[in-house]
Amino acid sequence: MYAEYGQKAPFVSVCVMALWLSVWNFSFKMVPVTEEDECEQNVGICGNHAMCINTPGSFCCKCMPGYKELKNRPEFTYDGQCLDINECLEIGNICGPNADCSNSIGNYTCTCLSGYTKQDATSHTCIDIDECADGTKPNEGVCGINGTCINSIGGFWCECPTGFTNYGNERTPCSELKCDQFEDPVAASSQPYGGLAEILSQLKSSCLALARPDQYGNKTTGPTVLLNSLFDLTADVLSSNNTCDSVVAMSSLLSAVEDSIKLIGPQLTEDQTSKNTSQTETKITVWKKTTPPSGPLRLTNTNASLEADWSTAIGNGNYPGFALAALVSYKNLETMLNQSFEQITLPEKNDRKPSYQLFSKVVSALVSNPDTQHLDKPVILTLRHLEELKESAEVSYTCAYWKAAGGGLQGKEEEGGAWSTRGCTQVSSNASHTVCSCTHLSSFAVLMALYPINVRNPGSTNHNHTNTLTHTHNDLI
Ligand SMILES: [Ca+2]
Ligand SMILES: [Ca+2]
Repeated sequence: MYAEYGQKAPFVSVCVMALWLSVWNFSFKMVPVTEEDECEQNVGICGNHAMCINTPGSFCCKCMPGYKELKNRPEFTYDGQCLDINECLEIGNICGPNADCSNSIGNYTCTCLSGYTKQDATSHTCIDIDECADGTKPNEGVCGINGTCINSIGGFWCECPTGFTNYGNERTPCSELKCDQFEDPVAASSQPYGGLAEILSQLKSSCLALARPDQYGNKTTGPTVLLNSLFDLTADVLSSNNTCDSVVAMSSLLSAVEDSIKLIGPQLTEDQTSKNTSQTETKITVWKKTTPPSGPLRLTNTNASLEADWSTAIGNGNYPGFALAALVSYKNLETMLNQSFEQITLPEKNDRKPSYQLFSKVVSALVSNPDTQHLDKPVILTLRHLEELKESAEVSYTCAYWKAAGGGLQGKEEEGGAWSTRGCTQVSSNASHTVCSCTHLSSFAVLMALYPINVRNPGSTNHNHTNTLTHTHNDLI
C-alpha cells in the first residue's frame, strides 16, 4: 500500500541553455575554446544533493529533484545549499485525502489509510477497499456464511441475522448463539440456587441482546461489567452455606461459568483479562485479529497452568474471527467436590483398594472451540498439590476431570456429575505438582489415591510422611 514518488519540477534552466550553447559552439567550431570542466575537476563543488553542469568558461549547480536551494534559487554556483523539500508540509494534500504522508530526505511516501488501497500500481490515489468483495469462497467471506457484508467508504461491517452475533465486533463473522443454555431448571426453580439462577438470568439477557438485538438490544451490558458480575455472583454462590454441599449446584455452576466466559470472552477488548475474587482466580486470553492465531498458548495462575496450541482453541470449523482460552481456578471447590469418585477404579495394591481425595484446586480450562470432547492435540495441565507430598507405596496421583451429568454418565444424571479419568493421563508428578495430558476440556483436579498403610511394615523410614498419610486418611473417614 505504499506509493512512493518524488517531485518532478518543470525543468526550465539557464544552466541547460548554457550547456546547449556550449555544445553548439563545439559542434560548429565558431569560437576556439580551451574548455575547463569545473564539475570534473572539483567533484562536490556544488555541495550535497546538487548536480553540477559545466558551461563555457564556467559551471552552475542545480538542486536534485526532491531538494530546494536554501534561498529558493533555481541555480547557483559556490554559495548555494540544497535542502530536502518537506513535501508533506509544503505541497498541500500531496497524498490525497485517504493517505498519510511521510517525509524523507529527498523524497516522501504516501501510505493509504486503513480501508483504502492504491487505485492501481502507478496511481497516487487511494480508494476504498470493497472488503465485501474479498470473500473468495462464500463460506469464508468476511462475515461468514450467515452474515451480510455491508461496504462503506474506508470500512465495512457485518450484519448478523436473528440468532447470530459477532459479539459486538462489527467486522467479524456471524456465529450462531444459543441462549437456552443459560437456563437451568434446577437453579431456576429452587430457592437455594438463587445465586446460580441470577447468574444464568443475567447471562441469558446478555445472550439475547446479542442474538436478537431487534428485540433485546436495549439490554446490552458491557463485557467487563458482565464478567465482574459473573464472578461476584459465583463467589456469592460458593460462599453460601445453602449450596456448599450440593454436587448438583456445583456442577451447574462449573458449566454456567464456562458457558458465560465463552459468551463474554469474544466481547472483551483486551487481549488478556484477569479476574480474582475470594473464590476464583481467572485468566482469559482473547485473539481477535482477522487471521487466526497459531503456535503455543499458555495460561498460568497461582495453582495451575494450561499449555495448548492455538489450533485447539480454534477447532476444525471456520475461524469465527476470534479465539479464546481461559483458565479458572476455584479456591475452595475442592472441599465441596471431594466426593463422587464412583467412576474412579485404580488398580488394587496388595489386595488393598485405594480411597480417593482431591489433592489440587479444581480448575476449569476452556477454549472457544465448541467441540472439545475429542481434541486432536492433547492439552497439558499442570496442577499444584494442596500440600507437598511425593508419590509412594501408599500414595499415587491421578488426573481426573469433572464429568457433568448429561455427558453420557449412566444413572448419575440426578447427582450432577462425577470424577472420571477418561482421556486424561498423568505425565509426571513431583511432591508439589502433577502434570496431566488430556484430550478433552472440562474441569480438572489431581486425585490422590491413598492405599491403606500396612502398619506392620517396618521398612517405612519417613515418619513425617506416614503421619501425614494417617492424618489425611482419618480426614476421609
Ligand atoms: Ca522530502
Ligand atoms: Ca470499504
